[in-house]
Amino acid sequence: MHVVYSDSHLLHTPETELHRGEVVPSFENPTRVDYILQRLKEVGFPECQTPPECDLTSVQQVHTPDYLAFLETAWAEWQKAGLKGSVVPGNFPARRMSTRRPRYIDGLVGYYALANETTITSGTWAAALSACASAQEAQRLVAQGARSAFALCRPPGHHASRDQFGGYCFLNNAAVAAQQFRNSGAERVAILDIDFHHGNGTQDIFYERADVLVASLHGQPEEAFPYFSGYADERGKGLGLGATANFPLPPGTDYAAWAEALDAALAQIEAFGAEALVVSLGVDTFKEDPISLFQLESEDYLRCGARLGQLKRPTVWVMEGGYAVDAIGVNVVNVLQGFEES
Ligand code: Q9C
Ligand code: ZN
Repeated sequence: MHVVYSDSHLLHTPETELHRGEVVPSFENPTRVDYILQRLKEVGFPECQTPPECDLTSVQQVHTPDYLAFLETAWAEWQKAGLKGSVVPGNFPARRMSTRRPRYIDGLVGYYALANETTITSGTWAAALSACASAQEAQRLVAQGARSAFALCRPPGHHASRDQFGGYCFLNNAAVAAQQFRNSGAERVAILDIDFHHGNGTQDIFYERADVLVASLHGQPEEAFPYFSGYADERGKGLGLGATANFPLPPGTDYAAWAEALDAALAQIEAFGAEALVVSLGVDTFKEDPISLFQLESEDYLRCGARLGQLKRPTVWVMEGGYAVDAIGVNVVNVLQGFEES
């Protein structure tokens, strides 16, 4: 398995986040990557490959021009306005309010945000581009014939919609990889999202498209972030009706129940006839995860990887969440090893 990684993720340096009434150290931080790199080395995965620069073509196919321009300039605009700290959204268009775009950056940030835990720092745009570049390169390697490749992306991507950031995500790395598969000739592509949280951004991007199936297993919205998407009756729209599949699961879900939903998702992917698979790989389903509600154990990730291997599709793995940093290396690499050995 190829591993693609850029150390430019270090340019994204969120320090704190507002979490349930408290300002705490950011759960999404650079140490996550260190633990994964260390474990990959320990078990003898090949050296990481550094991606070439991000190719904006596929990025522009999944995000709007105004959103991309906002991300690129938000930090500078914040400085120019004389604001302190990092760019943090705090004001949102709530029910029945106007959805017109404010001019002042403090308002504009809320227009482009879905939640307030995610901060933009001086290097966030460069870091987001580098994560996306890793996903793109992993896709190229697989399109050229590799069975699989792992994009060790940070910041993650699956909460980023066509035109909103949040949930630690800015550019939707998995969506970009899937779009690149389409651009390189695949007729049908599937994205399987196994992060604990609903992949609302990925769902949004492909909601009305029939060419990319988006299947997500996640904590049910009644209790779990992002709270306002991921219900089972969200199934796509127009041409895309039936090409979105959601498997919301209750707090306390263990591997047995989770794997049943996984089987159902994989059956849909088979029936869809996907030529390539992109996996949004989050390991925040782990029982010790500090912000999530499932009960998966480290060994379960081996089984999960093996099960995905049975699908026998060219597979791009894109790193998403996982915040129990002591275990993140073992858990992520278990998935990849389970797949390799299947
Ligand atoms: N607004 C990923 O796993 N929690 N993102 C916010 C306060 C956000 C998780 C709680 C969790 C985002 C990629
Ligand atoms: Zn997550």
